[in-house]
Amino acid sequence: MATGQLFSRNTQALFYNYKQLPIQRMLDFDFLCGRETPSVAGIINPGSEGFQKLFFGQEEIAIPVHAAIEAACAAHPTADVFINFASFRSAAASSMAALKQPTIKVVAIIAEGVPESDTKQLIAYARANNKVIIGPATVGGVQAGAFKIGDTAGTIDNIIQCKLYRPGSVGFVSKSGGMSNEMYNTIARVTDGIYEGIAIGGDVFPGSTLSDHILRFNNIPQIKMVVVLGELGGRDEYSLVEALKQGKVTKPVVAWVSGTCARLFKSEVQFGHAGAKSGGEMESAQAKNQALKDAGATVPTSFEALESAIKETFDKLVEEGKVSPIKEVTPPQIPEDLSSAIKSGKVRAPTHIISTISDDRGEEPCYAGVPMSSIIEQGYGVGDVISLLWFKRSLPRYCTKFIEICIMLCADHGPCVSGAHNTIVTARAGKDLVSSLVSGLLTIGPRFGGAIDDAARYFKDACDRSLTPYEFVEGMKKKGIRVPGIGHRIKSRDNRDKRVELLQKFARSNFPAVKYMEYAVQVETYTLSKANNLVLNVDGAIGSLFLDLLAGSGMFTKQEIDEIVQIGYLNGLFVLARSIGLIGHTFDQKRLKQPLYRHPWEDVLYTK
Ligand code: Q5B
Repeated sequence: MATGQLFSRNTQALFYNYKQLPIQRMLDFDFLCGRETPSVAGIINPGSEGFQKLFFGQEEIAIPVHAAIEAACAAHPTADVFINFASFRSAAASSMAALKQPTIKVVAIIAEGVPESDTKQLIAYARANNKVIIGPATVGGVQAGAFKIGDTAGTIDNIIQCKLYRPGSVGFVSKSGGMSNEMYNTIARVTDGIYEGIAIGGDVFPGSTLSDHILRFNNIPQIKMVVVLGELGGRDEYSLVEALKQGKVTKPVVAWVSGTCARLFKSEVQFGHAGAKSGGEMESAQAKNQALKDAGATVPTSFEALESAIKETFDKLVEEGKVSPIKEVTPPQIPEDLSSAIKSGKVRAPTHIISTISDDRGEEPCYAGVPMSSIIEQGYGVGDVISLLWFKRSLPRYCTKFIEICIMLCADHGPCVSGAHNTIVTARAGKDLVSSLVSGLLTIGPRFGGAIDDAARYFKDACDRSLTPYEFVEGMKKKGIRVPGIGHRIKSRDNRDKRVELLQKFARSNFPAVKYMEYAVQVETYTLSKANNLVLNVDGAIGSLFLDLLAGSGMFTKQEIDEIVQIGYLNGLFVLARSIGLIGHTFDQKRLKQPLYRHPWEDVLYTK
């Protein structure tokens, strides 16, 4: 590998798999460094295309999203870094696809657990084609003041503290990503800071090695010294030993191989990384530290002494005039995200929505304050759920039972009613479930199923004002309004609606009082004297009985009852119930593979 710079202030990357946070962190880093172009040119989110909104400083920018690697590379030919956030299952295939793109020079593989045989194939391909792999199992790397991969260096506060927004003179390479954060801090404290830092990843076979990067650092004039953090296991550090012995590394190297404590364990130990396990003596941290020291690297006696070793080496370079003083810059302030500012109590912002019936933020959803586990474990029924979500309270069992009866009775009334007819025609036109359902639901209104609220309104008003049925019905006639809840296309005095009888029977034996229902029956007696089909229909029965439920349950104030009637909750019962039947009709038509419906000519009166 051993050429020089991998990145610059103009480097752009393609980011594989949409991960909002690391991309935003890259863009925040860009802004901090005063980059003019965002370092993420495009996102590859397999299977989806479009744009993703992210912040560049205070402004929002739209980053193109591509469905495939090839398309992204074609659209962004100057983006030469591929940052792969694929899972360990798909990281190898997507990395190979990226390596095969002529525009891609560097591939960073974040996933841990990529099969070693796959990694070996990637390494062989990259070597043969002069490309660089960083990882797998890496956090990535950073060129201070220029370009950063994904989550490298952590939070913006840490990046500022480590002065990574401007270049220093130290090249750093480490196996561990977590420890590299620690080291960026240490290096910033005792030197003029990082020029470039790379975490090669903790796998047994890293895509690029410690010495690959150190030899590269040796060719970068801005890098004046190198800090290496190795770890026990594997033999990677020995290629650095060889390079030092052969004089290929001419810059001062401060190195520490961690894992010296492994000898305190009686048996073989494996630390956090796949490659970090104590093997033979050569792979021990002690042996590697000694070999590095013998080859000319500065190796402290412990990790704690690493900081002062780095300081001494840097101070010597300054004394020798090999490091020119860095012009300090003040990085711009990155606007804080509203969500985190709210969380920390720094700002307050008005909400745009108010909701009082349910809450999904805790461990389990709550309906009107009742946790889902109570709803299930205490045997709540659909009526109870409706009473919680619609009326925001637990109603007595006879009330919720009544609600359930309404739902069951109104679930369907055959294929010939308006709603079912529309649903059937729509399903036969090849439309989907939701379209078929809503085309049926949209017929619910003042004539069909949607007369419950008006029935409740008019019956309540008339009953509360003690109007006689005659006064009420004739008053409505004068206004040209049909009494809601009265009349039916097929039900009549001699063909009573069984549903109405069942509702009345239940209410008579369970409700404390049925004043409004009795009033509706008196109205029916009067309307039946006019025409046989002017029966109290299912809408009228539910409307009047719900008034009795609201008034008799003791669960609602007078004001609440007026509000429920005025807002119009009760058509909801028919809408909810009939959805069950309309869904059934949709499935029925699809199951029967019914063709497109066309109404017969004979059934239409064509006239001028
Ligand atoms: N007349 C339901 O009418 C229907 C009158 C009336 C005073 C009335 C009609 C109506 C109020 C709305 C209502 C819910 C349109 C019905 C439902 C669900 C369903 C459906 C299913 C299911 C039927 C003939 C004469 C005229 C009218 C007079 C009629 N209704 N007078 N108050 N309410 N009701 N809807 O049969 O003198 O000749 O001019 O609007 O409650 O939707 O199964 O199908 O589960 O799916 O078409 O049960 O009653 O009668 O319009 O020919 O009128 O009666 O003024 O008098 P019809 P029309 P006149 S339950």
